[in-house]
Amino acid sequence: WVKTSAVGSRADKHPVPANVRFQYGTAGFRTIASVLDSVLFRVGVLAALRSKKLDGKTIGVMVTASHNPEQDNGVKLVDPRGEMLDTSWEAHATTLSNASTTDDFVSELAKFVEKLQIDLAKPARVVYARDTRPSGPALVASLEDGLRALGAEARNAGVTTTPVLHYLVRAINTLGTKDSYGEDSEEGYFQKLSSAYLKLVAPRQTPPPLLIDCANGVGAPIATRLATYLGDRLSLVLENTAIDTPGALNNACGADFVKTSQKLPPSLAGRLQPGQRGCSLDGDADRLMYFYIDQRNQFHMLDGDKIAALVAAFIVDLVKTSGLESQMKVGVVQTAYANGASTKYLTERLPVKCVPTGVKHLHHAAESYNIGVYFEANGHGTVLFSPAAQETLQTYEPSTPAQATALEHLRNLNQLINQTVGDALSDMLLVEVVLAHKAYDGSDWDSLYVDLPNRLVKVVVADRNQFKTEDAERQLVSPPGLQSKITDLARRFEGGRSFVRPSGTEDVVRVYAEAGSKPQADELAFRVAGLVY
Ligand code: 16G
Ligand code: ZN
Repeated sequence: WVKTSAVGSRADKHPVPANVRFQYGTAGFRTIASVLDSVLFRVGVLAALRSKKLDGKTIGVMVTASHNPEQDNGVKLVDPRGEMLDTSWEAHATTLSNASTTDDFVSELAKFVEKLQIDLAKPARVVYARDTRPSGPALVASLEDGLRALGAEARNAGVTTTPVLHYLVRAINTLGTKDSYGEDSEEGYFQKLSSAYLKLVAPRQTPPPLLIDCANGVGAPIATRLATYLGDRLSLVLENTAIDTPGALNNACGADFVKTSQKLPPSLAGRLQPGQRGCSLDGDADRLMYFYIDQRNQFHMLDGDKIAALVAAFIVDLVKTSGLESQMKVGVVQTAYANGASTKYLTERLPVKCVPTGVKHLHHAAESYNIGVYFEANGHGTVLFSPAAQETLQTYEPSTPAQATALEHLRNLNQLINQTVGDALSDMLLVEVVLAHKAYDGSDWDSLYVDLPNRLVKVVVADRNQFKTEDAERQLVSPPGLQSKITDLARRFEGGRSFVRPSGTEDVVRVYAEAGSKPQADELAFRVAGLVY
């Protein structure tokens, strides 16, 4: 294998650190940035091979650690349709990243190429981007070295959000086809989203200004540019935009802070006016949390479940009004973390499925509907229109003006929503569209249902791999006997529900509990944690 020599000499420059074990998990590789150099090099090689395997289709690589602290970084691969890397390749990524010497790496690589029958003569095309982390440029240089080792055609998309990178991948691979996703540039992305928004929200429906907490991350420059496309039809007030201030990223701000602490980021105190809507992005702008403070200065959070409820009900109405009800099945996908009150609200209106945590599970399940709405409680989600649904939207002949209007709205939503992956900015526009149509403010939206009090705690255990679940993570099958104790305990609390699952991103076990009151939810969570420990 001629090429391996080029790989080998380059790989020597990216040695694997001692005593670190890497794993391509639900969010790709993610850890402290200082140990990631070799991983980035090898991901470059792997991305090129994935492209060759798929006959030269463009593969994406995103360098980000999302909502993690600034000193972390990470990397994930994006498949040609803009979706997450095929699961079967996750294990290959893990194996290659852990080969401890260059020789091991090269021989693993040769085995891999042989086993998957990758034709090395095929072209390789890769587009990559990074978030604003200070460790980004050096890691991107290592990635580029890996791409060069295989002679890949590489395109640098610069500093941008994870969803923009996913958009670019799909746009590049569909360019000039009948499935064209849009122009393959950031401009193309802004054009597509903003023109759909401007069609959906009439000037007389213009919402009041929206405050955006950019988490001091890459959402800031991208939202700044989006704002210029929206003009006075949606004024965005950007906060936490200090992307060059060391230590500021995700620090006491951003979507993950809001969801976990259920508090307004302290930096927004006095900025968000009572009654005004605000939202937080995370460090790579693929998660979104809304909130408002009421006249008594009380903070109210509108999480991914509330977004799902708002959006799904709106789409169901449009489908009915357009006369497409019998042809278009709308459904929702949630995880066990969805608040029980949201599940109840949604189940009364449309089919709801529960799947294990992680975008790939939700995305996959949503594909089984004509229009599939999925959101994790943490604010990551999107809406998928199946190919059949898109076809129907194109060809359907409405028979009344009301049907025609609803149909037009559905067509525009199909453009507005980034369907490759959850996209905080696209989701934000979607929420604004629904609020404008319903003439809702934050509190109207909030009152769709009342969240059940809940508590999430993490427990450090000797070995989290002992914890195995089934039924979409709602039941533990191992350690033996533990589930029945949890079930018995939860039954003693009014409205009690609790489940335990191993984290996919941290070395802990997570305990979730819901009950009729906050103290009860806390008590249930801590008592279940006591059983786990
Ligand atoms: C990852 C997942 C996210 C999930 C979270 C759960 C992707 C792209 N991201 O960040 O969807 O909510 O893990 O983390 O799938 P946990 O397993 O530590 O609870
Ligand atoms: Zn993120």
